[in-house]
Amino acid sequence: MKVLYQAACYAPNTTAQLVLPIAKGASFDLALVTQDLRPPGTYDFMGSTRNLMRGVFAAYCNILFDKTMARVQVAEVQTLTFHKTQGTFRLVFTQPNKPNKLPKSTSTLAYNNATQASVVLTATQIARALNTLFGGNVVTVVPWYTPYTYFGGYNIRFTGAYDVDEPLLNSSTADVVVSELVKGDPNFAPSFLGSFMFGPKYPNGRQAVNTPQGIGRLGAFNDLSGGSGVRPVEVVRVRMLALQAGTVAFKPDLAGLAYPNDDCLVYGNWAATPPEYSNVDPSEVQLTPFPLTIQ
Ligand SMILES: [Ca+2]
Repeated sequence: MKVLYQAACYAPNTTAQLVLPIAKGASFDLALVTQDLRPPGTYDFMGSTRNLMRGVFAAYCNILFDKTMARVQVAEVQTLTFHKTQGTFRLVFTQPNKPNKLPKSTSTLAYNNATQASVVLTATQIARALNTLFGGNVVTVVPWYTPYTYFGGYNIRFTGAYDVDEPLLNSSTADVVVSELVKGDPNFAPSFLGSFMFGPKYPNGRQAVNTPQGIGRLGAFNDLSGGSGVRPVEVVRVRMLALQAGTVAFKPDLAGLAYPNDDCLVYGNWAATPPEYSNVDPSEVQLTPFPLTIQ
């Protein structure tokens, strides 16, 4: 076997193995973890010895499970885009479920999208202001970039409550535009892909299809920055809800994938003896399920 595809269930937002059984109605994270199982080694490059590059470049599989036992949960994502590089703004939140329905506003926020460091600082300040406004650890804020790595904006993810269609935040200035990227509604079909959290090493070709048998053609490919070696790497995770008592297995599966789009690829080295190739045959992918018990 050359590559491992493993379904893993974790306590939410952690890589800690779940303590089983979990309770009906509890949330957990389901992840696809992959690992390059080839042995490390060296090759000769014009008289010098070099280490073989290792790591999974592209990983795609179905994860099959009984959908009466668990379902995907979705966090609302709203995105901020900007007409200027620097300035100030406030974000205003209306509370449809509160009797007084008074809008609540953040303090005035300074933004600076000019440099990597100022973008990180701005994201931190937006998150702090919103969490202060809401009174808790309710949102995460991360910058997003175009495929050419130009700054695009900030994604505000409402991780304090899943499956809630949040009202759109209002901006105090036309220079800062708020739009809904992922509706926090699990019955809204376009939200399915948006509920998946892909790892930073896998920014390309992100894919997840809602199928009657589970999650179809789930995966992504690497950022071309090189392999992660032979350690396990998380490709993607999604928040799940346990629906009823019993046992449910999450099974990685390769049936019905669309090749070459859904190929399993590793970092292959043509200079090795014998030459290594990127493409991994499905028969060389080890599929490890996760059995979950719910009470
Ligand atoms: Ca919404």
